[in-house]
Amino acid sequence: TQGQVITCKAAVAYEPNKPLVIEDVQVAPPQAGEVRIKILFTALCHTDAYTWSGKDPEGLFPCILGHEAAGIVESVGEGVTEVQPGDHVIPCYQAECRECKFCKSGKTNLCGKVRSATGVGVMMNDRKSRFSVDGKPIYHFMGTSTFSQYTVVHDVSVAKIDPQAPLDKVCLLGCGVPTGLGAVWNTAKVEPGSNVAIFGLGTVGLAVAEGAKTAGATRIIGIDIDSKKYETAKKFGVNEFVNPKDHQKPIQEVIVDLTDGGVDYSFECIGNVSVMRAALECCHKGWGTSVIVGVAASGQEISTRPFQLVTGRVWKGTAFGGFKSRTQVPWLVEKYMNKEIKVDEYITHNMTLGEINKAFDLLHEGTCLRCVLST
Ligand code: NAD
Ligand code: AHE
Ligand code: ZN
Repeated sequence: TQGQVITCKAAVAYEPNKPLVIEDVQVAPPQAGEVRIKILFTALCHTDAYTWSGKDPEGLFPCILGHEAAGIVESVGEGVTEVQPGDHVIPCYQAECRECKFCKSGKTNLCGKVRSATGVGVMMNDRKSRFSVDGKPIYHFMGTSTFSQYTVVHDVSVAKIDPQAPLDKVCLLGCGVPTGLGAVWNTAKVEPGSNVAIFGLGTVGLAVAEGAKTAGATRIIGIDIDSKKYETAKKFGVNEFVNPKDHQKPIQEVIVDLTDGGVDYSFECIGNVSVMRAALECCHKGWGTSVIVGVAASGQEISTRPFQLVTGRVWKGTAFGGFKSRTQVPWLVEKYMNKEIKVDEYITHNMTLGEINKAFDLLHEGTCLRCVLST
């Protein structure tokens, strides 16, 4: 198949919110600096649902969504040296070129090399898509487009992993789990003995809990409007639970009262701007730090009294938990293989690519954390 167009199945999003269509898609061979991957497993993340909803200002249609996956390199374009056909890989929506201003800064995991192309659904080389249906181009998504049996990505967006790692599990290390762990370890840098509040106990919030537990946090307070979330959350390290619906007072006041003036760290893992405000305002005066992890829709803005920051609270955000993707995803895979981090526990459902619309329905039900699709 090397050098040839591959025809395979992919789930195409033609329009916002309209069911995805399983199509025969043509996938062009990788050009210079590109890698074609046979995707074996892909999970669904709420960010896919967000873009599909039409609320993402970067959302383009028709496109192939998906960004939490694992597969095997099928072929590589000219000049690609770090991976070869047969390598087991995880596509990374956050690239790492190790050469750009961002990568060299040492201050961020964001990479500037291909971002201008991945934001508009094309590849860097020729600003075109490698996907088409009957000659009509289909946009890429987040530089990954994993809801397809084959995809083409930039070489700076591929993490080569241990070939022994089970791809049906480690696909989760492409997004949600690292995001939560890294928000704690890299962005907040939670110290032992800290009090932590986590707003939203989906996969990302639970991974924050796991990260906080391993960082030695003492009180790990989970906040969710769905009380059923507490049972599962306990297994990930949450040791107190608050449902905002059980209280008359604003949730930030409830947390401040519970914690003698506020928490050391809070994390917003929902994507709701009024909860982001509450998460900041439940932080302790003088030092409390709040990390925004949730993605809010186009047009949404955050607000608070500047006095909150004047008096020492810190507002931050994180993308992919601050992890350097190509360098650290293989390290996270090793941590999983050594049983130092959970992954299996986040997988509540398994289905096939053909059942993707059903899988998206599930995502909106409280019982689903991650649903892994075999392609
Ligand atoms: P999820 O939908 O599984 O979890 C959200 C949880 O929040 C649910 O348990 C829900 O009951 C709860 N919730 C909803 N409204 C609430 C409210 N007002 N108060 C308290 N709890 C509330 O989502 P997820 O997959 O865990 O993702 C969470 C967010 O993180 C999404 O916005 C996603 O797009 C974003 N995300 C960001 C990054 C990043 O790099 N920054 C990476 C992955 C995901
Ligand atoms: N296009 C969206 C941005 C969405 C967003 O913030 N994405 C996160 C990853 S979410 C993964 O589930 C991210 O990494 N952002 C940094 C980046 O470079 O995109 C919008 O709302 O505009
Ligand atoms: Zn995601």
